[in-house]
Amino acid sequence: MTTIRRNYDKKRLNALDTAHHLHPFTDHKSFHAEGGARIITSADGCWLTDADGQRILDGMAGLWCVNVGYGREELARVAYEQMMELPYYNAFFKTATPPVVELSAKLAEVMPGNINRVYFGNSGSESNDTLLRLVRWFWAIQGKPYKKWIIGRHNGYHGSTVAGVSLGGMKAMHGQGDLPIPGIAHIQQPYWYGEGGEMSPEEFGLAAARELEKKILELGPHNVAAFIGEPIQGAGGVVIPPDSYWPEVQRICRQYDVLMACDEVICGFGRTGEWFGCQSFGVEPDLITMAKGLSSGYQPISALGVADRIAEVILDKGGEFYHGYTYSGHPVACAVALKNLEILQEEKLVERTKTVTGPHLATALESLADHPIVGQVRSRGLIGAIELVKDKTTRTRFRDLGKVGTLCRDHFFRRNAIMRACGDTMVVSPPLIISTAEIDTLIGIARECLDATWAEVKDW
Ligand code: PXG
Repeated sequence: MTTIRRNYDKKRLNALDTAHHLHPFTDHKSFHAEGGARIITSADGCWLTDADGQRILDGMAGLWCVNVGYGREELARVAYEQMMELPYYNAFFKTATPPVVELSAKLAEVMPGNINRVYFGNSGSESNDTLLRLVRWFWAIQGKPYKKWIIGRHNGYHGSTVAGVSLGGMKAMHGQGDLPIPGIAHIQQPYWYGEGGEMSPEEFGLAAARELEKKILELGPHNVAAFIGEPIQGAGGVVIPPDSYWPEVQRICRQYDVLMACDEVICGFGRTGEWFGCQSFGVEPDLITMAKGLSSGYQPISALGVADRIAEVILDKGGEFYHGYTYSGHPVACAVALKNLEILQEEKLVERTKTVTGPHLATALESLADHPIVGQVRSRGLIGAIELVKDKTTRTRFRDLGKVGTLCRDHFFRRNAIMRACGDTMVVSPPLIISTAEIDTLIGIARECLDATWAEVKDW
């Protein structure tokens, strides 16, 4: 493997970064006061290197996306070759390029059986925008323009564009920019640990799903276009629904003729131990959005998978859908994504997640369950969470939700490892190539971080 390592002047980069770069999801005032960004300069496997030469174990696969790990020469080579042959051409106006065709066919092979067609975009947010427009248009071309409500969940995450924020249920995001847009409603999330009370997980799963039925009846079934949910909520704190939840959601959607959409941006491409998260819960959505693991983050690319039932209506009645991005089906991104899917298949990374590394992570996380500030650990495949609480018997939270999570996250940083804090829930989502020894290293560091956090917050 050829790894390019340059010497960087960290001071200079930090000064320029502070002067000119507005970071995503960042409070710049406190961030600048703390000395600015950690500059990541290279990476290999599950390990990052920063400008100080520190090696950091990446328990988050970047931002839940580098499924095949860093430093894949074959992906770089494919990008180079495609750029030399044809760096760009669009898929508008009756044209295509070989990579977009090949990737569409490969996706049809790996997507759930009833989904065989894709629209491409450049980010998960964009594909959720496509989804919103498509489902409303789908009903409109069948003479039902009023069937346009879309139901999401509180604390769901579907991106940062206007449609993404609106479909999502992040209160703080809604507060900025007058969102959600009209015609979007939200129901309870299937978060048993936080909201299940005295119910068993299975009872709570059914109850949370039936909130969908209530909302559909409240809005009028003839007015409701679709339901959208992440099979497992990622940014919301790795909320793994009870197994009773998704089948009941599917039953309700079918009963009221509401399309069921799964946002597979995090769960897709092996994360849960199946190709798609919906398969982990035994349901067949009408629409899936994909990004992140589609290219393992090596290129920005996303897709919306459309079930035959929808495609047939579009092909028959649709006419032109006035929608598309300059880079929809970008040949370089498609070539890289295609190679990435081949790697997932050839190295059997999905199966390995299900049978080897996923169970290993579950056992390792379980070893932390006895810790005084750990309320619950949970995982599915290679996505997991550790809930930090003040009192584990009563599930009482610490004051100022998020403060303890941030403290714990900073302890990971100091120990050269990355786990993300969602509120006071520590989440983990490593590259799928992680070894069992690396999982043990990460969880060993987690125990040290929990101890260090506990020492700081004992009196809170
Ligand atoms: N859906 C889901 C389920 C996601 O997790 C998006 C859509 C939007 O994708 P793009 O490519 O537009 O970012 C996401 C993105 C976090 C974090 O802090 C998570 C995401 C993005 C940024 C931060 O956990 N997920």
